[in-house]
Amino acid sequence: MIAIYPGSFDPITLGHLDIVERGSRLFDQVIVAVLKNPNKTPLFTMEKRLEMIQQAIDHLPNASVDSFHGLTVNYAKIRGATVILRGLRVLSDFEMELQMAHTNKTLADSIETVFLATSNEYSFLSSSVVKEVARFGGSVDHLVPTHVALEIYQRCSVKTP
Ligand code: COD
Repeated sequence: MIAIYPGSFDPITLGHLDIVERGSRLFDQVIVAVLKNPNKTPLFTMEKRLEMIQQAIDHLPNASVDSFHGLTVNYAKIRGATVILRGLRVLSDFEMELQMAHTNKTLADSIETVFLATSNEYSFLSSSVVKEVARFGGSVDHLVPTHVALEIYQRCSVKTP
């Protein structure tokens, strides 16, 4: 069974990586799918996000990364995926995630959304939190993979703490 794990991943965090690792134990293949969203100005270019994700998932033989545009369900169909994998952190995630899952179900009945509960230690963690901490000069070493932390320090022009 093939699962896609769609998102912005700007940048990938240890919380995201935890979902990919656990998903890769449940599904034959997990494709991390990065949305090309013309309405958002990301911190990292698509190329850089793909590169950082690839390096983070290098140890997982059945995980890969790709970009897509348009509807997630259409991309899932193109890749032969029958599952959309998502992570749930806190109650506030639930409303939006449920709405997204229901919308996707109306668009493609054959594709199921599967939620994995966040691991306890990452329940507070998001890409936005990482960017905020880095912008104010804090350490993000415990929040993202090492190579991602170095990119963030460079991008945010902050010295490695
Ligand atoms: N622990 C566990 N899970 C986490 C953590 C963590 N610490 N951090 C993030 N996650 C989960 C998120 O809950 C989410 O499930 C996933 O990881 C990705 O997170 P983000 O923030 O990188 O990505 P999103 O939520 O911005 O991605 C939104 C999509 C791109 C998937 C969505 O906008 C989309 O599908 N767009 C395409 C258009 C479409 O198909 N629309 C119809 C559906 S409404």
